Amino acid sequence: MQTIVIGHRNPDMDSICSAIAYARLKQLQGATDVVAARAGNTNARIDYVLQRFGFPSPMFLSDAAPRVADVMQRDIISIHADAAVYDAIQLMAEKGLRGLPVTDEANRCLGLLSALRLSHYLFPRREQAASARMVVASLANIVTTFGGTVMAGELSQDAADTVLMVGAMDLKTFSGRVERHDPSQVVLFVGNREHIQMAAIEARVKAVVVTGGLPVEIGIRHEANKRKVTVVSSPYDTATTVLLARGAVRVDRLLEPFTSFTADTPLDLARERAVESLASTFPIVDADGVIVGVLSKSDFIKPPPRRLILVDHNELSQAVPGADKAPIIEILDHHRIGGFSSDSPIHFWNNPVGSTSTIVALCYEQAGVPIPPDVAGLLMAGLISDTLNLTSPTATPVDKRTLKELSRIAGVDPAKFAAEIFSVGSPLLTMNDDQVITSDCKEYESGGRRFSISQIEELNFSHFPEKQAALVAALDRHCRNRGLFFAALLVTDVNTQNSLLLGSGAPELWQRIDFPAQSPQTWELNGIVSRKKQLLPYLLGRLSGLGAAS
Ligand SMILES: [Mn+2]
Repeated sequence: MQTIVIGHRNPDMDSICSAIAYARLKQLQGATDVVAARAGNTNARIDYVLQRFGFPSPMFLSDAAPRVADVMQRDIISIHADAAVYDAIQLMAEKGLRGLPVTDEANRCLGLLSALRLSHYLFPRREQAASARMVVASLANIVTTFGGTVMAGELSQDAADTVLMVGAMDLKTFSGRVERHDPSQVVLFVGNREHIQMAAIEARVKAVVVTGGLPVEIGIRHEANKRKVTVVSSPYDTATTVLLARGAVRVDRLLEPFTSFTADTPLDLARERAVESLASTFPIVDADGVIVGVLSKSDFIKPPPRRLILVDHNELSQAVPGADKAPIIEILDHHRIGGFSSDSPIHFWNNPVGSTSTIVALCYEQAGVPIPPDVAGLLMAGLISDTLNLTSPTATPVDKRTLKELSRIAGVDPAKFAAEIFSVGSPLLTMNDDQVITSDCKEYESGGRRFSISQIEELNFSHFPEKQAALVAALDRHCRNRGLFFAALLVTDVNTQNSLLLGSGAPELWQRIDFPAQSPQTWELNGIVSRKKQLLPYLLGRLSGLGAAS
């Protein structure tokens, strides 16, 4: 089973770097199917760091919930629309199937042939039994099912309405029976009763099948050739031959309406619909109806295709969509605990240090695995980025010690590296207004209210005034579109360690802010650089003063 190490949505440097480094630790410990992933786009700074240490961007995972494609059977056993029911039954018996998708020339799914429908066809209700002698099949298919030999005339390949009739009566009765049908539709099964054989040929039936491997007289063959009536010899007795002949009907005569899914249908949804359906087989089709897989009810109980290790977050509202549908086996984080619960015991290490990258470095230490130099560089980037090179109040002595050790391994100077990281891609200069809001945006829930706090880091505020009005408008849009109680953007100057706070929504909240207002919807937060350690607790305090959500 695949294990995916993944950070939060709108990933920041710490999320990406800690995911890659932790996946690498698992691989170094011998795990074979562990990959790092990201739940959103990287930014210029992250790309710079990945490139500097030679790492590709982790794979993008848009949804962690299992899909039909994860469990469907890809080697499809299906049958062509013009095949005989006899062949379908043999195939189902051989493969142990209860249903068979029926396809056309282009491999599009036309319907489903089920074992139940087949048994109803072979053994109809007593009141409908008379219709059992009517089949739509070609003479060639009929003869093939019982392995007959042509004694006169030809085998038509065209499917046609056919009446299967047994010549068990006396001549007079037989003539009366034949007249009730169109003779060109009648296939007569008869033993060595030459007067019946001859009467049928004279009536110009479609074919006469002489059963029991009995010889066909030369005179009969001659007459049949003259009147263009096909005569066939069957090695089986009449009862067996007729039974087999009924298997010549084309499978598309027995099609049933079917429930199909596409490969990217969420497995939960497919399961709901499968439970309501009587079918046990579900074709998986693409946009053109071409069959790409098959789902059986037993596929729904296959073990989940992937499990997750969450890094740098523990709140499902921040996790990749569908994370609640996949087993979460580990969490490494340094944020508040956001109401996460699990069905079974998991490895959950929440450590209030400055970065998840710090925790991953400690994991290497604990496992006794030396940190490879390129990984040490990545972890430095996550640590420096989250702690503003140890200047944030979130930085601890553990971070300081870890950064020093990582610097030694990577051979990279932290101060120079920090300057490099923050000089790349100023968010205000390289992103449009909406991207500034969403690039590092976290959603929270408290007391029934949902809100978001975004953060960007700049080397100074010089580009802020020209963008301010547009950013407020983008924040208002974000707040409205996401249906949030409020939305906030923290613009942090990593040199001066000051921030500006932009706020949208909830006027009753913003009027309780006691930082100096720079302008409407903007406040000066001197000395505030940490979203989680300073701003979030502050805003949660203001929020609780508002009382319960209505
Ligand atoms: Mn972090």
